[in-house]
Amino acid sequence: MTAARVGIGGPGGSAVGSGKTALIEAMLQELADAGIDTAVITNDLVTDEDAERLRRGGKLPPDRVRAVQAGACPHTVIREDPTLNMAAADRLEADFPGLDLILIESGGDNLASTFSPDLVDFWMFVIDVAGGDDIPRKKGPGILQANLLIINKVDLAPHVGVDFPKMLAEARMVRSGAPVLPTICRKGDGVADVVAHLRREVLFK
Ligand SMILES: Nc1nc2c(ncn2[C@@H]2O[C@H](COP(=O)(O)OP(=O)(O)O)[C@@H](O)[C@H]2O)c(=O)[nH]1
Ligand SMILES: [Mg+2]
Repeated sequence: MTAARVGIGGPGGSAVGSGKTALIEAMLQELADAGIDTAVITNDLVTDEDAERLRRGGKLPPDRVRAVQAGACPHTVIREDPTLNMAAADRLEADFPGLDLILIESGGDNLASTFSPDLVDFWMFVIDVAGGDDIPRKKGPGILQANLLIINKVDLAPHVGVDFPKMLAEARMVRSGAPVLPTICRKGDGVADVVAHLRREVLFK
């Protein structure tokens, strides 16, 4: 048995992120409650900031959170040359026999970052409402190709003048019906649906 490898990409890096780490934080409790044995790999540019934050959160033993330093090209380590991440995932599987799931957060810096199929079995792309409701119309590869698109920070819609139902409908349209789920990761809203989706489509448990 090998663990399912699930990528989580989306805007972040130097700008305010769309909520990838917040999604992982919110998912960890749901996954633990469901008895799904989980570990996480983060890809920060030059620090271990996301890994440190997840360790401090205390939802996983610290050694189940590993950091890969992505350097100047965060997309390279998840797409063109994902060997560092593959090695980190292999090590986690060796260290924790029976592991069900490895979540891999990209240090994504733009809308174009995608995951190599050599690295992951499934990947999600996280955008947020504050990024503007024209994002689905921009049709970046992340938005179009991800197995699951997540639109986070739905709570901000009234504050940034976004018509959220319209944004959601457009996202579903540009993805030709491929799944799109809304979340408010900071409060945990919608996260149970994300976990249910992963259990059904990826974990089969
Ligand atoms: N209002 C709001 N803020 C959020 C939500 N999720 C995350 N954030 C905030 O957005 C910022 C970036 O989140 P983070 O998880 O670090 O993004 P990442 O760079 O994609 O990993 C942080 O200040 C979070 O507190 C949400 O659902 N609503
Ligand atoms: Mg992050």
